[in-house]
Amino acid sequence: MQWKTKTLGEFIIENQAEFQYSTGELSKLINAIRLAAKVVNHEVNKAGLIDILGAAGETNVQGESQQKLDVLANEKFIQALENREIVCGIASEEETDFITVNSLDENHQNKYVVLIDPLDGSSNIDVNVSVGTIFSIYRRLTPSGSPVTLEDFLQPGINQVAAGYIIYGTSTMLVYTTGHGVNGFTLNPAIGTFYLSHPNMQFPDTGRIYSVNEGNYIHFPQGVKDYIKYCQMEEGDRPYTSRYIGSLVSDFHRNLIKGGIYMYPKSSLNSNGKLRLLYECNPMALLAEQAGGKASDGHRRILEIQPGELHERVPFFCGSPRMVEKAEEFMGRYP
Ligand code: AHM
Ligand code: MG
Repeated sequence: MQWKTKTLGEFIIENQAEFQYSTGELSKLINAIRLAAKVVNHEVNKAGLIDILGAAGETNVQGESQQKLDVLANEKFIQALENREIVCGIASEEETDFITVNSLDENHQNKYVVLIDPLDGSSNIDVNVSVGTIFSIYRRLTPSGSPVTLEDFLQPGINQVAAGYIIYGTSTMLVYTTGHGVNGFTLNPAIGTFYLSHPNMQFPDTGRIYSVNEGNYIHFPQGVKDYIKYCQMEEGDRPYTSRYIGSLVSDFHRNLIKGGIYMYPKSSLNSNGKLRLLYECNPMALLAEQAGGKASDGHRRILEIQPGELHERVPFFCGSPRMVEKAEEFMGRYP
């Protein structure tokens, strides 16, 4: 067996200079996320043994019932990001408004805003199926030292300086990009260290997996219905195989490795689909593009959409480039 020897800590230091604003702050920020990931991983692994499964009794701004682990992961990530003199604001799926991080230093120069989905795939928590954390990082637009504003969060995805996810699966992985490709690190739980296990991850150009909640089929737009039928048709390398976990991070991760397309279209029930632009679609879209894949709302590149609000939703088609293009072609037939 060949051991993976490069740790995430070493990788961060080695690649710090690649980052255009290289002052070490972004590295500190990734380190803070690494720490929170380990804490949440520890909690997720205990689920079932201690009283952290089930509903917390509250609903979030999206009207969804919060799970105890959602709330706990939210707390842990916010704690890890605050008080490090780097982050000036945090937005989370679990918080109605963004959080202003007050610095102890009144002349603080904290430049970054972080948007997170602390525990994505909540419906899978209670049943021991993989869940994940998604994060997205921007430089603030308003001057350092002034209070952070909504404008700092409502930036198009193209402005992201880093993005990534943690997958709490059969093993725990942290996958991230700072705009120079995508690298994946696997946690050795015995010693609590992430090792570079998946360097320079690339979406296969095409694949044979389509991932969509087909229970919603009758509510999908005609272009999506036609594309699903195309996936199922016996011709060339088709029919494709259908794989849907219902955890965006896990479905994306599998498709990144094997080749495939993930879809959460709009429907007659949800006019903009379900997924949130700022802390679900944008970070996944940056990762996808950095890995040679594509991400679209069916007609437009996700990363170019100008957000209008913090918890905005958007239809999402993401994965192997040829497959996303094909899906767009079908949707283009019904403008
Ligand atoms: P969540 O943030 O409340 O967990 O919702 C997002 C999740 C995604 O991870 C997943 O792909 C999707 O919702 C599944 O939704 P559905 O059950 O409607 O198929
Ligand atoms: Mg989510």
